[in-house]
Amino acid sequence: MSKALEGVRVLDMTHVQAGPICTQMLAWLGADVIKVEPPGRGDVTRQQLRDIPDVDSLYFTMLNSNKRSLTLDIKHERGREILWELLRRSDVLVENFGPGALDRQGISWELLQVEAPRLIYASIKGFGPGDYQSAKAYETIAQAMGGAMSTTGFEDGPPTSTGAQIGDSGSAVHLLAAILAALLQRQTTGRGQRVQIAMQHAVLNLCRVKIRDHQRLQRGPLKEYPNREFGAAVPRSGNASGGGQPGWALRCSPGGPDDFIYVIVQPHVWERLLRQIGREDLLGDPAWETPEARLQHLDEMFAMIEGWTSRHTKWEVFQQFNSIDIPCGPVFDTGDLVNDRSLRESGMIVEVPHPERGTYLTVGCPLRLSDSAVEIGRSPLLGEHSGEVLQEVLGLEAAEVELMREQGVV
Ligand code: CAO
Repeated sequence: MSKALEGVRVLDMTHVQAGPICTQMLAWLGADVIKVEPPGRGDVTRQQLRDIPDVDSLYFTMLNSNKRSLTLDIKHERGREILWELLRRSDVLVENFGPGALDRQGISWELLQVEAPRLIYASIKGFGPGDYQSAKAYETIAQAMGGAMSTTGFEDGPPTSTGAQIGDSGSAVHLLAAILAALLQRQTTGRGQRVQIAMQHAVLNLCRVKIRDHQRLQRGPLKEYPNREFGAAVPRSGNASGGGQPGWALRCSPGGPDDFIYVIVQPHVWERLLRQIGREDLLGDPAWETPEARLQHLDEMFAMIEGWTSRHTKWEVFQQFNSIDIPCGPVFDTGDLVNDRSLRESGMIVEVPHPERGTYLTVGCPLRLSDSAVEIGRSPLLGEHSGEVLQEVLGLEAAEVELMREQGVV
């Protein structure tokens, strides 16, 4: 079967998490992704959080599958010449270095437009143009400055970061969309273009509903929130959905830290919900009958439902509520996730063989294309494809590559 991005060559100058996640998706979609790494050390994540001595970390292997690795010292004159040759022969350059890092090596958008006019130059930075543009950023900084942190957690606790990597992986998904759009536009214009994502912007885009609520708050308290008091900004609202349908995480048996199920009370499931939890006595009671009436005492309503859920496991509640069409979701801990049969069968949790670490678990590709099957491969060893790439893409002789290796360029 062919692949959606077959024939697209990506020069992957990404590191840490935000960039590599994007280029990993490009590789899954069939692009030839060549990861350019500093000789000797590579992407810093190869060595971070190692669980086996001298073996690429899971941090690296889980973000860099299906790529080729080329080591190249871009601070060496010959290394930079090689890089320019590769840029002229590539469709996309992706990078997420600190602001100005590539410009300091003479690789600027102005020059790229002249030297490689069909190239799409894609970057992730912490911030867009303006007051913060020269600052570096990591995941949690983006969460703090994009609105996620101040709105996550409980009212009486501090701002809280979320385990979902919305700053890094969230930016990566935005960048992927922008790169694909630029590739499509190039078909008509014949030109590449500059594609930029700021992590702060990506997080803000994902926090859109909180800006909705900020404006609603100017007209009065947010009734869908569990909070009793409101200030000038949207507060942390615990596990409340805060949306059109109320929801909360409810305790289940046997009471472990993740024995919870998230339950949403849609207006039309109210009657069957009451029957399921044995509270038929409330049927027709005006204090509970309508969504507006229930809004007055959501905490009481969820405590009542919890009275029933806490006598069953989260899996039993899931099964029973689902059988009567009540939207709910058990809280999966990481053990539940890696052992889940349907996630395994659908390829979302996969085992990949690796020459140095043995088999490792990784998360599969959520993008499903009927005409472009994704096979999750392993991550490359540092410089594993240096000779292959330089000979195949630039036509260099093996002896020349060897000389550059001796000089530390490759
Ligand atoms: N050969 C030689 N040097 C190389 C190289 C290569 N193949 N590839 C990169 N380098 C050099 C760069 O030229 C740069 O050197 P200088 O600083 O001397 O110009 C350096 O490696 C990388 O610089 P950096 O600023 O990117 O690295 P850092 O560790 O100080 O900062 C980070 C890391 C993530 C804070 C910063 O890259 C950043 O803000 N990136 C943009 C936002 C982002 O993507 N953050 C996501 C991080 S994941 O949580």
